[in-house]
Amino acid sequence: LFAAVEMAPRDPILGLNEAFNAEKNPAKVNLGVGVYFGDDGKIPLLAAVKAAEKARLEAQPPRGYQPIEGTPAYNGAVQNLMFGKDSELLAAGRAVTCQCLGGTGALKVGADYLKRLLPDASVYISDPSWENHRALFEGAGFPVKEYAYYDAATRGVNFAGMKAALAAMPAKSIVVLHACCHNPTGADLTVAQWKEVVAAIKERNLVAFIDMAYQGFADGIKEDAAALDLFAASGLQFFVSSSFSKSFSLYGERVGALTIVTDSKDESARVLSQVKRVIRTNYSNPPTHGGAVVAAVLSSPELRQMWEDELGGMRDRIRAMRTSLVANLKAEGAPNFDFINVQRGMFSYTGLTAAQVEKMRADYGIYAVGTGRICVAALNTKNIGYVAKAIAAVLK
Ligand code: PLP
Ligand code: TYF
Repeated sequence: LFAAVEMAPRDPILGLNEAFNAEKNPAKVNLGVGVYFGDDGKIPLLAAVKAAEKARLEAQPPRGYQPIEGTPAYNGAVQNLMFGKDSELLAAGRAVTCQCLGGTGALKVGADYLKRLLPDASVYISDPSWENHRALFEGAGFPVKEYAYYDAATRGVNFAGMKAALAAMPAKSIVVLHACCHNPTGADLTVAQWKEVVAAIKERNLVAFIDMAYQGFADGIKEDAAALDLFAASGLQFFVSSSFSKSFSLYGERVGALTIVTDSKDESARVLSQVKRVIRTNYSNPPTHGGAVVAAVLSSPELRQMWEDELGGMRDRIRAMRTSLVANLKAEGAPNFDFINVQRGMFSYTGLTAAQVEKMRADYGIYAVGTGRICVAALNTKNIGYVAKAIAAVLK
């Protein structure tokens, strides 16, 4: 049965973790995987999460099956977070939300449902995009193509290229967009550019699938939902995958959600019934703990404030690391890296080549993605000087 099975390639990012764990260099630094670490180098357990978990442990709730789509408490809280609690779209019953297994699970459920809905469509992802986007939509049976996005010359967005690509897509194509904190480049669209994207999607009759994995990491909860606000106001139907892995530092609990915006309450009911079918034949219903914790934090004014403050703290620390990295690189005599201060979220596309990334690993035990992506959220006051020295050295 297994004699002819070939070894599959490792996930380009998660595979780096395995190599990093085996690394012998005591000064090693992992800038590969996209995880937020505190200044102490550890993944934080947020105080708001701790408080919600304590209350939950004390209440000792039974562990029955959840509804297939998760609880109304969780799904409603997720909708409010995305669209604001006074949203007209929500009041009209135009949004259907299901708790899913992280952002990845939400993308997968959405992709499987879309395959039933639009079996002949193509999916377009940004060039470049999070590696798993392609694999996931191909796995769901779609041909996956790329639209122009990153401009290596400016280290920003090639917006003319992106618009030209949108204008050339066949009607009903599925376009995967990063709501904020683009992974891997850190280059985001401006609000004015989002307006043009929404208009192009409307005009071309495309289907937007907005991936929101970093809400709160660029400018704030509300600010980072600016693209969603524009889509909501457009009257379009669209998909959103949300992830709370980063914003609640709950990676392993697998907390996310798929939201589908329809034309009416009646459509929503029918769409939900179909999405439930996808979920039921996949994992039946979502796990209880992570979703209950997120729902508890979002629905308690006190815990919500605590969480927003902690999220703001993570955002500020990442910004401080960006500024400090630029300053350290300048002090080391490296070429201009000011663009790191313009890029947003956890990642920076540094422009380092695969050979330079490999040299950092071999000579310094510093791990980055071969594309030159570093996770700025893994820098801290202790390792930043060492990292800047290494980058400057491999550039010489
Ligand atoms: N989408 C993007 C753009 C991501 O960077 C990530 C990273 O983890 C995900 C989705 C997946 O999120 P999760 O870990 O919650 O599955
Ligand atoms: O891009 C990253 O590093 C994060 C974490 O299959 C991640 O999004 C990476 C690969 C993967 C799942 C999560």
